[in-house]
Amino acid sequence: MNNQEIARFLTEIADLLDIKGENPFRIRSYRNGARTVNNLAEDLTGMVGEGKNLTEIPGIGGSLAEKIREIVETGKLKFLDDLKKQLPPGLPELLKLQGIGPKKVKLFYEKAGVDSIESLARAAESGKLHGLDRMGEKTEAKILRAIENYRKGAGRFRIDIGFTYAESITNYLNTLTGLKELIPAGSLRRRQETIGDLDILAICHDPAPLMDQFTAYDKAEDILAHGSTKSSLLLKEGLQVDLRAMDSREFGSALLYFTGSKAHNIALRKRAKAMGLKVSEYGIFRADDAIAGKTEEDCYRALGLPWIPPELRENRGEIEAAEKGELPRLVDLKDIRGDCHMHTTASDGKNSIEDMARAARELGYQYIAITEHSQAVRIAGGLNDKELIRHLHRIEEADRKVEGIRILRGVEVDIRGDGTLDLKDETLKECDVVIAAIHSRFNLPEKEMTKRIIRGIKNRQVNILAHPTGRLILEREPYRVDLKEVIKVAAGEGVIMEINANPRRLDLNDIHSRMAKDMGAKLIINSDAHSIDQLRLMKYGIFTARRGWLEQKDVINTYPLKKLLAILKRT
Ligand code: DGT
Ligand code: CA
Ligand code: CA
Repeated sequence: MNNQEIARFLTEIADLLDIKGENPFRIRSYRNGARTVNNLAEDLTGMVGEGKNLTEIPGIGGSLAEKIREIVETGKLKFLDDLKKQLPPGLPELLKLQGIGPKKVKLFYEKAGVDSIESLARAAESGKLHGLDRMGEKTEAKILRAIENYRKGAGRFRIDIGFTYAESITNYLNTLTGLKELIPAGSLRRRQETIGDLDILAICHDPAPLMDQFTAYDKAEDILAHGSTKSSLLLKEGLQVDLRAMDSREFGSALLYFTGSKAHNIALRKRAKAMGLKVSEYGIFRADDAIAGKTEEDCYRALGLPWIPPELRENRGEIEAAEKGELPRLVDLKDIRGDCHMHTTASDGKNSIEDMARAARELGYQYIAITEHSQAVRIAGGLNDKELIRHLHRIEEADRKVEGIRILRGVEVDIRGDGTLDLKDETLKECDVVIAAIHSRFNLPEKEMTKRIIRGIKNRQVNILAHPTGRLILEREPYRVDLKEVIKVAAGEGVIMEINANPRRLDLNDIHSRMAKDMGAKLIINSDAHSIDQLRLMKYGIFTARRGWLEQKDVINTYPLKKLLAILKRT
């Protein structure tokens, strides 16, 4: 059990107490506890194992310590189970809807008898929420939209969650002898931002022990199937994992088939048919003869095509490009030379400037930019003009102190509601990198939002537009904005569009990244790290960039420092 999993128990307690309308101080102590646990550097499971006294951790009292110990030792918490029994089982799920917090859930439950997503949808449709807490048709429509979005995302998982599980399962299975190859295929291999399930393929001459080991995986909640060459598990969080074992002769065609996408497969099959061939997971056939199947390269070659990177396999023109020899040479994590968006303890980050710089140097970077929030983002400890100037001096000091990497002076300045910036131009002039972003008033009508952002980036001090749509994957819809207009202005003015690599954001997404490139804009992939560990999130941004057909030259943080600085100077 890792710290994040433990924190989730505490958050759930706080949510349920909140729905019940209990003492706010008690609720806050659980929320604070959850935050403390989440941010803790040391592993709690290890601490409990070593018999350490958890109350020595600032913010953890005796009752919280006891609960953490119970969670670590039993994987359960009786207090939480009892709490759940006191409320209808469908209530907590309502909290997953965008814009619905515990207070609203309590209100709906008590005043309209709502006890599940289904009953909330019925209540909103039939106008039963009218008049509750000044609610009208508009709020009801918003609730219905939130339900629709939730249902679309239900049963899907963010790619980082899929990745973590895929890694843990493949590490676990790789200890087996006789296993030749183990590759997660499907949407995970295509690096899609969310995945429905994991499809793992194995080359294995004796699949029985592999299937036995797989179905004994300790994070499985349920064994859905245990066959001789195929088995399926349901993990605790509801993610399904399929494992298929096969012979090496057909591994290439199976990998091609199970990587998908379905649309890519269908297009390939159509092409094969026109060539008098047949494609299946078992190989590529002319009449009954298998002419390819061992590797993906062989299969594509048999179809008259070069190998197509999995990230492009969406039937969005990749087969035509491959045929003409015009596939992009996709940008790679190895191309990245720096990271220009990160936070330190000066705003809402967890590490110092020096720590971030040293960690970035470990990753082989030549430069980073430190970019704290500005004053309007108060909950994130944003800096005002005076504080930023002082902080820029500290960045310079750190730059002198830490060898082998250049630390650029930056800021993430807030674009205010009216499109003006949250810091003075004179202050911004002192920075090497100015990122502009929106952190409030997400609900503006599209026209106004578009105008606001364009006004923001037209300020000549701005270099980069960060997380341009504000969406949070499976959590928050993008705000309404005419991105085409924004990108047009950015391309014209030399403002760089960010792909925020945090797997909750991936903003711009794949399609918008490709659109930005096609419209002549330059892009940058930034981690937006709030701790040294998060610098490693860069890879998720690379995934999105590759799905957006981006090449090294499209992404400015693949450039050496001098060239980067030249580009950041808006002329
Ligand atoms: P997901 O799991 O919803 O994120 O998406 P995928 O792409 O992993 O889809 P999944 O798990 O249903 O199936 C894995 C791959 O198997 C899929 O990418 C392509 C292939 N596949 C599945 N169903 C079909 C089908 O009906 N026709 C064809 N040609 N291929 C299919
Ligand atoms: Ca899948
Ligand atoms: Ca599947």
